[in-house]
Amino acid sequence: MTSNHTTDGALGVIQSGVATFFGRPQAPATDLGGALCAIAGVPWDEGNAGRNGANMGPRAFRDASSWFFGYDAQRGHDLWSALPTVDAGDVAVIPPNAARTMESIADHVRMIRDQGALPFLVGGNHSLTIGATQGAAATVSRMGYIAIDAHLDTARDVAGERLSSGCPTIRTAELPNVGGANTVVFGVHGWLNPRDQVEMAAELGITWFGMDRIEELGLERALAEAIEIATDGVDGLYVTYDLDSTDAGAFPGTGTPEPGGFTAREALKIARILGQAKPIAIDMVELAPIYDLSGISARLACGIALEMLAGTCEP
Ligand SMILES: [Mn+2]
Repeated sequence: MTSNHTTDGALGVIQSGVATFFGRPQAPATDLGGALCAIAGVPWDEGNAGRNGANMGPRAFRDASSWFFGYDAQRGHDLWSALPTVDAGDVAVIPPNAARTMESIADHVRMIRDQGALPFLVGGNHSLTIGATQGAAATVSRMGYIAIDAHLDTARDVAGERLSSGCPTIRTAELPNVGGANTVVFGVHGWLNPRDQVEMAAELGITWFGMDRIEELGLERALAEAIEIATDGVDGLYVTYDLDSTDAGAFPGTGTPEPGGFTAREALKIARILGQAKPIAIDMVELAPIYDLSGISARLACGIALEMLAGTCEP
């Protein structure tokens, strides 16, 4: 397998061949060829409770990410040497059928985990997490869950639909080997968190950190507490990074932009710390490139992904 990126050539070409995630070689999910991380797209727009467009997220992310090197100059760290990573393509989605799509996503995550690699999913709207946590939870005895999100996502259903982008937190907490006690949402703010979802979170014993609380404690202390709760007594941590937790000014390219979110700098810091917690599976959702002609949202998403992956390589 060869990478599309090279800095060896006289031209230092980083744009050649087919655009893949971070220019990594392609490999089918069925045979990763020994890679330790598999990035896959989930071009999924259905079940969305907000504005549409996240199905174009994986393509935009591939394009933007193909411009980045895997070298961290500040730490002298070569990410792709430490974490051989492949582009495993896009997970099969079936737009008319959310249930079958969730099964497909769950199968993908299990398949990657069974090969001893880290699944990293690029969405797609947040409902894809419902399938992904199902697949990941099946590979451990007890799983913790941390969501970086402006929204609780604890809606019992959205107009009767249980596989919606308003439901990933509750569907995951309902998994028998997850439960509310190890479920944490971090970064909640804005006026799209209705009373019934707050009450549901309390009923299920889900912990959430609002922005005011995070500010009060300080970002690093609050996140350390959040990770401690999510990982207490578990043998695997699932991380879902909803990009709408980022301030709308820094991240306009999303279906539900919320002013007052994390700054780009804070987002990168959160990502690094989450990576250090050694998750068993990661997803990054709600990049909807149509709302951001500048492409800066996709580029920030790339930075967040790189920080998370680099964090997993730290001792
Ligand atoms: Mn969400």
